[in-house]
Amino acid sequence: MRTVLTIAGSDSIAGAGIQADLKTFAALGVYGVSALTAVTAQNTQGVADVFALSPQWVRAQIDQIAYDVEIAAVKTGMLATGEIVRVVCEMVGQLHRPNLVVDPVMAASGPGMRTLLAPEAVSIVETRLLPIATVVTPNVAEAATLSGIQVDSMSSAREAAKRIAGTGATAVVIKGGHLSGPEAIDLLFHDGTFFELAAPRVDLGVIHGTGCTFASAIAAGLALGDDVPSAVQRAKRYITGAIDHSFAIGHGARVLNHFWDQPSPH
Ligand code: PXL
Repeated sequence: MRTVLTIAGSDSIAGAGIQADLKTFAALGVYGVSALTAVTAQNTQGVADVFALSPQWVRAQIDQIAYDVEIAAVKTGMLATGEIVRVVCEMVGQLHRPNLVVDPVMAASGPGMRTLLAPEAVSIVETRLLPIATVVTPNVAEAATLSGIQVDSMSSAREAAKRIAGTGATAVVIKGGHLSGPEAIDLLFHDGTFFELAAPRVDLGVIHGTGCTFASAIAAGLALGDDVPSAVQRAKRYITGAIDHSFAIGHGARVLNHFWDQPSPH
């Protein structure tokens, strides 16, 4: 059994964050372990409050896990503070370059747009975390922040992907869910080559947890031995199914069905 580590925040409604990551790992046949960075109080209507753990607590969790088990891949999500980003870079650096998928989570959409990464931490992500990343998975807003250019078309997404790869990351996937057009096209830049992964755009309103789930599925694929393009394709298939089978549990965003391709217990 391959082990995949997620370093991310807790989502009380369990649609995104650590909870989405662990469900994705379970669905894709790897063993998920977790180091919590923050607790969020939220429901399907938005994030009400955020509490970041101290960097010492993040270090202690990763230390205990890494001392005991071999980690085949790491996924990072909400890192909350610059101090936590520093600890994560140091600890992941000591793991002898495992497959590292960085979901550069910066803010939660929805009412209030809560910040999930302190603005001063962005430059530490750029200079210390992205250079050791195998895959970085920004949405268009995050890609704009990381590249310094406005991303509103496929050609600007290509330019942004090249610039983000300039940090040293092996591959960049810009998620096209927030661009317009009849299809949701994700752009992968790997080894100097662009790949476009398209799926029909679904008209289901806001769906919570897609970014976390997609990045975790890439990490699971890499842990299972996929190369980067195969891991991204596997993740695109998985997230498309989870979106198609999403459901409403509350009054706001829908949540994904992480176990869409498994027999229903009902
Ligand atoms: O989707 C980004 C995200 C990541 N991690 C946590 C979150 C969210 C969005 O709400 O709550 C913990």
